[in-house]
Amino acid sequence: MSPDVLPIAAEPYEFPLALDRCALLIIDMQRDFLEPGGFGAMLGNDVSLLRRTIEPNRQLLAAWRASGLPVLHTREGHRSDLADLPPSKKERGHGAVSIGDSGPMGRILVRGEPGHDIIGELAPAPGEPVIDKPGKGAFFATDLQAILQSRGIRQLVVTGVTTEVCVHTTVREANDRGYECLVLEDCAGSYFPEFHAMALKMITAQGGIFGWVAPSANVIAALDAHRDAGFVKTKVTMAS
Ligand code: C5J
Repeated sequence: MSPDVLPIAAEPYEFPLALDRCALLIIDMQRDFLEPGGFGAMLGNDVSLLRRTIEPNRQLLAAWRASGLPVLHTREGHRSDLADLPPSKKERGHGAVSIGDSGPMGRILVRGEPGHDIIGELAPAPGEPVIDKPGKGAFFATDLQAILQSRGIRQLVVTGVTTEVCVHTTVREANDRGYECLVLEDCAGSYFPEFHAMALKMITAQGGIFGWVAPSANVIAALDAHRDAGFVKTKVTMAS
């Protein structure tokens, strides 16, 4: 294995992390999903199940940035006129509140509102692209693929929320576009622990039908050791 390909212990087998063509993709770590008073909580979900992913993501992000590797963030949300919100998505669930309604953190899942923002602990750094997506998958109706292609990125280390919805949809989209995806189990979360566990199993089943799964400690340890051996990638700044 080349010195700039790090073997990461993973399921269903070792993931060859290629430092010249990998990126970290953090999905929807937004206040509306993670904070008390946000959309997720208003729907009756226990946000602590998602909040336990914050610290692992923070540590991963620190190691990833220290190695000079590219980071991209996504946010699920809609235009303030809701023109990109399909009526089916607005109406589904018949809940007391829905996307576009006013809540304690502004209009729910609307771009520019406080609840739509990424949580402070994982705030994007200057130069890290933020992909605003109207759907569950990060490739649908966004410029994500153009950004990845222009940077020569072929591998995605994927984290965020929720495991079985936006993380899974994005991994499936990426898989069909030829990207290799490694999902970090402790950095992804769901309001439904059983869905989280099963979604991860679906990724690694059948010899890794959608990709690989590993704990973040395996990636952090590999990056730390590589930096200790003198590696830091010359930072490529990506316009957001
Ligand atoms: C959901 C997401 N669960 N980011 N969005 O509606 O997974």
